[in-house]
Amino acid sequence: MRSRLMALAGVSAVVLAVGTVRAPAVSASPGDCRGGWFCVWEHYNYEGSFVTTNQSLSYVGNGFNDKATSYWNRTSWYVTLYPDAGYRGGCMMNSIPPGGSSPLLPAHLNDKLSSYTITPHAIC
Ligand SMILES: [Ca+2]
Repeated sequence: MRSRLMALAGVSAVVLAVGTVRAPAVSASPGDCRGGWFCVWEHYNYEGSFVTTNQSLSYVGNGFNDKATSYWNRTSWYVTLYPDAGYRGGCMMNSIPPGGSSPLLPAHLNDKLSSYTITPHAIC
């Protein structure tokens, strides 16, 4: 019984690690974006508060909604940005390939992001 509980605890820890969301920090820089994670910043040139996850995020949170201005995809998957929560509102742009980054989203996409998916293949 004890070993089974320990095993269950181990599974929970793994799930929590995969689902970890760090957001938003008061300030950040590209150096704060961990390898294997997707990072998006409030301001131009990877500055200001940021949100980072290693899996899809159905809502960036009230404090970060419609604020994203720069991004860096350090995952090995594709990241697709959406203007509405729950991956709605249509693709904002082509899916971001692994390693893709931008210090400044185009004006019509700036301060619009509400959710994003991280998937093995490009969605858009
Ligand atoms: Ca912004």
